[in-house]
Amino acid sequence: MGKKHIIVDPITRIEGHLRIEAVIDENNKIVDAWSSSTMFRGIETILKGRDPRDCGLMAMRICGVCTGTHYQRSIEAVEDAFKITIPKNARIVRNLIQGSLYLHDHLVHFYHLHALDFVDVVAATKADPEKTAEEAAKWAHVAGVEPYIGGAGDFKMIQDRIIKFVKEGRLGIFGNGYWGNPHYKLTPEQNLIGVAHYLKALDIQRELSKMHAIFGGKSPHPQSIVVGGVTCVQDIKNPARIALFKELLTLGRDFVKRAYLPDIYMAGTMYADEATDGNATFHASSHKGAMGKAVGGTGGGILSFMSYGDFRLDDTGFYKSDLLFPSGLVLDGDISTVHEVDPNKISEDVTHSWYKGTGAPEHPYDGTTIPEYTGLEKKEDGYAYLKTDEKYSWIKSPLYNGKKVEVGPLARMVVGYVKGDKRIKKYVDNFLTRANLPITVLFSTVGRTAARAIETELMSDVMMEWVDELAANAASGDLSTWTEFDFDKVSVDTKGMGLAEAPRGSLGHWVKIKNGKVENYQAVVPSTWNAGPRGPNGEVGAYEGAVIGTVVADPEQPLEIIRTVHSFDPCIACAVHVVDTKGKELATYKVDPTCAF
Ligand code: NFE
Ligand code: MG
Repeated sequence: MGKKHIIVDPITRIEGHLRIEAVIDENNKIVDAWSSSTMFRGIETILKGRDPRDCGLMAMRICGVCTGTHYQRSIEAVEDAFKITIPKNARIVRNLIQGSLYLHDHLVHFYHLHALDFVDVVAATKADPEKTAEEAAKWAHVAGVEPYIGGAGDFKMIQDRIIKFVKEGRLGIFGNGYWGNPHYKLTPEQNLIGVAHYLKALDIQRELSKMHAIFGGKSPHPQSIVVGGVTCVQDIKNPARIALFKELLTLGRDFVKRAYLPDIYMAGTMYADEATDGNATFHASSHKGAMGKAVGGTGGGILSFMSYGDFRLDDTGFYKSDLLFPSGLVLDGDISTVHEVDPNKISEDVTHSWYKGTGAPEHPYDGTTIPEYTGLEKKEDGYAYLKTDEKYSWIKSPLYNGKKVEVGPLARMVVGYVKGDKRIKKYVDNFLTRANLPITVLFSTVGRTAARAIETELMSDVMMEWVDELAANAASGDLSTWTEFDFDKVSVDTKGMGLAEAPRGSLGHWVKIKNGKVENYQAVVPSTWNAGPRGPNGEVGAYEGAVIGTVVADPEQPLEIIRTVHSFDPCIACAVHVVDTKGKELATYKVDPTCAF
């Protein structure tokens, strides 16, 4: 048997349209992989010529998931251009809006988009409910808490529902899974715990979304952030609104600590063999000239991480404050050094993307967005394949100093840890000690998923401090929420950037302003960094690198590819965001469903 080319298109349980092509060898090991966005849409171009104060409201339409993040980054780019510092209340409220988004996003991602890559729903029908309750208690105790669902009767009720679905062949939301695949590693009891928490998380996420709307005005697409501050002064003044926020946060935090974290301990332990199989070292050493020092496992990927940093903890200034998530880069698996982020070293390349480009990677201030679709190639077998030596994605290829880097919760935890951040170190060390796992497990698919959970716990705790800080500040009589500015005076020919973190990783918005209007606008978003295609010299992207080296149990059921790609929490709407100003058709892309297999 020779090599086999497999296509997974569309990847489901993500936002947007993503295709992965992979080549597997005779041992079912993936030896090459390509990540392609098959959708084309957009925002950046319509911002040209607009009033800079309006950018945020339009920029947040880049996505329907991390809406408030684009909104805030866009407004921060304009504030950076106008040199405006926001008041303390505005800083805390923005942190609370973003924090709510992190909690909602991470919880929905783990349970509703990713968990079924680890949890075999149908196998849960074989569980013993009594033993399930014991098992739930066991993992909760590892996390130092009591289980969220503790009674055998509750598990039995949920199991009966699944048995009924399976018997009637009506799996509904659980239909079309790769149930029974040998790379599912949980016991029937553990699978039942996963399904039970999946269902409960549907209720909890609704409450977290309400929390996002308290200071944001609505969710998704909040509307209370403006250039200079926030508008929700009535909510800040009203102790009942602050109390409601705290009540919902308490409810969400309880679920994070008593269900999400225990489930991560359980999955981390059951999949620990993959997390430590040494697969990631291969990728680090495959980087041109660099020998990786971090040893990781399947899905570890390119082992270069970046965080712009985010969540200002004081009022010193936008790029000066102490940050909850520090900024920095950890490169080529060298976990002894953190490099400072220099925004001048960020660029986007289009060698392998369906855009024209100007011949060299472009800095976002001068970035262009000119589509040039060159299509797929139909081969003798009748299927259309990506032209992987040429252009093969609607996502651009972002580079830091010419290198591909991974962004996201794992990057934030690694950068913070290596930088010696006390809070991050405490949460990461606590997790590893309780799980009795080495730090190297983090450099893997399951490690990426664990890093997101660690970050969620940290966020749920720190938000309790922030909400009290806001209440105390308001009680002291400080109700200022906006810094006044004279638009005509500040809106000279200028430029600014909003570089911070979104749930999925480093997010930057760059705006150039001329004669009081937007002259150029570019956003480089987390999923662009992670899902982007190869760089100009063949440097693999984060998804691509993470998928390479993975062994699939059954090429007809590419569970492992999906699991690894899901661990990044793809959002392809965010990653591709261009549109023609007049709504004119820029390119036609026909999806041929026969190519999907
Ligand atoms: Ni569309 Fe997003 C996040 C941003 S993209 S979800 O988080 O920014 O990766
Ligand atoms: Mg962009």
